[in-house]
Amino acid sequence: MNTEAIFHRPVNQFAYSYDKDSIHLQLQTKKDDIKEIILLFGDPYHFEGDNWHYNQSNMEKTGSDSLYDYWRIKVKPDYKRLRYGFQCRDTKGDMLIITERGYFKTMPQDIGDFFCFPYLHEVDIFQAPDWVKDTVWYQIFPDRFANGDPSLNPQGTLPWGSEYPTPTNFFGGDFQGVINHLDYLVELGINGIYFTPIFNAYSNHKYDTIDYFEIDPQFGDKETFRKLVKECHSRGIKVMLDAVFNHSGYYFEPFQDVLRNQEKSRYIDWFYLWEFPVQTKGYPNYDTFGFVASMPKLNTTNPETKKYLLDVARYWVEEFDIDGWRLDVANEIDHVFWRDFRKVVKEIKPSTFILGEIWHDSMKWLQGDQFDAVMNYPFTNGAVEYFAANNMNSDTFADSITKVLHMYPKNVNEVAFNLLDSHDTARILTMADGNIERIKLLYLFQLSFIGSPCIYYGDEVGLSGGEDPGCRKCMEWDQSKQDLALFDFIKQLLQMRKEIPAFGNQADFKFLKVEENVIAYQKESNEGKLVFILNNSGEKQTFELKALENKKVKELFSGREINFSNKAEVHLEQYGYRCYQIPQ
Ligand code: ARE
Repeated sequence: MNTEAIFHRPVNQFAYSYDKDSIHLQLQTKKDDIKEIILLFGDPYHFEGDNWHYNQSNMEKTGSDSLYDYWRIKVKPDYKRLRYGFQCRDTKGDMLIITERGYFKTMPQDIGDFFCFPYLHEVDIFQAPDWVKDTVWYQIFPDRFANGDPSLNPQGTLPWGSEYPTPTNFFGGDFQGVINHLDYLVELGINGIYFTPIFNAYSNHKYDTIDYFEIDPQFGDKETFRKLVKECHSRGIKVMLDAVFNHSGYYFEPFQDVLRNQEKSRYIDWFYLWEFPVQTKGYPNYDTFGFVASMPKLNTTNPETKKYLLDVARYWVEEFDIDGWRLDVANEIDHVFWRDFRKVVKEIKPSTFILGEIWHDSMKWLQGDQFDAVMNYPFTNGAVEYFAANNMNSDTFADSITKVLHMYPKNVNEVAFNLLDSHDTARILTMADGNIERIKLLYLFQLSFIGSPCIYYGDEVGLSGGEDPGCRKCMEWDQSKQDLALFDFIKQLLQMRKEIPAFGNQADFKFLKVEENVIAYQKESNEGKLVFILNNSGEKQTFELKALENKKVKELFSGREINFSNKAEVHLEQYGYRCYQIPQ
């Protein structure tokens, strides 16, 4: 038995309270080494004479990657307390009991040897707002979505879509433009909008804030924003704003005061200034976002700065009833600030969604005391590389998704923000070299996966564009230039996700079979099971799948009833896909 590969620790995705009654446990072992794991578990105070009373239950292998098998189990302790150990049997028949104090060939006599989940407190459960699980997000870069009020156009605004986007040009997108197209979003099946920054700022992207309490005049005023939120809410659409608290812009008054008064400024503790005079030309002599002199880093540990930013967070929730905050460069701000941020925001409106922009492992921010979710770029990387860019083989793709599903607790995965691209990346159609068939497979995977999917504006009608700023083209509103077939396909998928529980979040995901060009996965909920088969190649493929043998199924896209024989063969055209509904 490869004991050095066996890992469990009673924390994070390995041991957590999933809901008020149940605890989920996870263990990882060397791939193909262990044949069976029985969980030995019981209440730490339940003895019969000198013998600890414990139960046994088989763990399920919920996935494998190139190195590990992953095992999970759900336990409902009668008295919310738990001691447990793992009885592992390997493929050679050897058995070991894995405990916190080492490995035993026979049952340990000291209960203190076992792992401990001391007590399941409801208040400790990771709890994102319930509505997020049913949300399909749409990301809008406000200057590029729709120009509804040309009277607001900033100086030099270009005719809509007349030029390629640059870091400095403007096209006049505004709130009225969004309001005018909300029914388009409802038609698609969207019920959440994530706006990149809308507060008064210098650039066209607004990540260089001038005033956190004012709407940028090119988008409209507070009354128009209030109307926008109201119009969204009346259509069942949630509104999430972008909080840029890691840094301000160059023209942010406190920073201007520093430049005017230098060491005499009353704001010197609002930033991380190294020396005086503060130099903004050339290499900045103060902390910034990514060495960008016009983005001085804010000192969120300074009480006055912290109060100011928490007042911003409170203001837009309290006064405009927004539903969520997306937190820019979230991992470069201290955890103390985020814990207080969550308290402030949730105290005003407990259902507010808190989404961190972190491109990497974010377990430290997902303990339930800071963020509700992060932008799930680990998911994005695998899905886009495999389906769009065709730069990944099926095994590597299955490994990456298996890792994503096992790097966080299940209740975190259910509200993950599963984007395919954004204003910071090239667009998926460009990454797919214009291959719409690949894009359709990518959307089928994203919209049938666990978590909240996000569609970046324009992708749904085939907008292309390279890395920033290329990915920020004006939205295409001329229907003759829109890919309406793609729009309809995504709309169909979103309807299936809404109508069939196994299609969406309330279902477990598992790969069934992974071949060179074809992958099969299943989604299983209490109401039923779906089997998906995707041909990620430009050639016809024949694919056998045991899970379909002797099954009478309905194929969702064709509506056809199929009786599979004891040899279930599926014939797929290039980039073909099937979704079979398996009766309970
Ligand atoms: C633009 C150009 C840059 C250029 C800069 C010069 O894109 O190439 O150097 O201008 O001024 C905003 C604007 C950008 C602008 C940037 C700087 O939208 O257009 O850049 O300001 O002025 C990392 C961070 C992540 C960050 C990305 C960009 O971790 O938080 O870099 N994303 C947020 C926003 C951006 C925004 C900012 C931060 C600044 O979403 O839109 O940029 O407020 C790997 C790394 C990640 C890295 C990622 C992307 O995955 O691991 O950490 O993200 O690549 O680079």
